[in-house]
Amino acid sequence: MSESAKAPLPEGWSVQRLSGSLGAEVRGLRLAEAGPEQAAAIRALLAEHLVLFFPDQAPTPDEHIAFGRLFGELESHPNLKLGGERPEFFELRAMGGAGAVADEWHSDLSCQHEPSLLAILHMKKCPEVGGDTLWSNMYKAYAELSAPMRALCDGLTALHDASPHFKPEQRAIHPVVRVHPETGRRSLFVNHHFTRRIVELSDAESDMLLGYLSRWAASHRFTVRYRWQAGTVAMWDNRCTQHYVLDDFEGERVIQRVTVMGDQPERAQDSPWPAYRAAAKAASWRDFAMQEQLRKQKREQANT
Ligand SMILES: O=C(O)CCC(=O)C(=O)O
Repeated sequence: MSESAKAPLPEGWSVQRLSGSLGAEVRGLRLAEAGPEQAAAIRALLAEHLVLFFPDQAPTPDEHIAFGRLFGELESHPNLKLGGERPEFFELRAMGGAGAVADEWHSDLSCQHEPSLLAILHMKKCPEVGGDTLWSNMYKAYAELSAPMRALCDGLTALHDASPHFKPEQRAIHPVVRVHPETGRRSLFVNHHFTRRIVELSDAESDMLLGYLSRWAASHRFTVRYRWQAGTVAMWDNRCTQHYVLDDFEGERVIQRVTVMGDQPERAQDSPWPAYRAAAKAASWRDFAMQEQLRKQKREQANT
């Protein structure tokens, strides 16, 4: 968003940027009391900063859910245990050195046909030391690739799956570069955790390019690193960021989260290349998974 297009900040709010690439702390409002007007201002800030932090909030689960619903329909998480009677709310507890911590770069649920749109996370219990979270700006990661690399990536698609969650059958094919439906900007959309295979390349080529893009996406200068306090709420746009939790903490770390349902990623351009077809004996297991997914998509398209 350009300087001149910035919406005026509601009275009493203050915004402090946290890095040159993304992230801002917002103070002066109570999320539990927010309505559509505040949600519109938050949306505008999110489009500008991609991840927002609201210290000193400590919402109850119902306040957290109500705040999330201001931004769209909430989804339950297919790979995590949920909070009983509130299927759209989940809590994740980890003890330093043991327990589930998302210490691989990822954008949420890119293994789904419609990956999550945004996540709202409440740091319920914060370890005294460690357990920071990092986010990376995927607009910037795309924009700073060389022109030939951008042109190549624009025409590629990739297979994502949930094999880290022991659900390899949960998979989807997405463009490697997606266009944000609100800002119209292009961002890189592959991540280390969920992305398995570039459809148009051989397995070896895909491995090399995905390895490179995953390292590139995590370049320090695209990132912000946040040191939590209990009661802080963070909110990020999953369509143009990735995140990573540092598994270096001691003691307990408890987060609560709701997630706004996403949409199908829009491609920057149609792929000028067909899916890679390996000679049967040279095909890797990733070729088979990819070909099965392509056949499934074809059947689904034929039935719509
Ligand atoms: O615990 C965090 O800071 C982030 C958790 C995470 O990666 C997620 O909710 O997707």
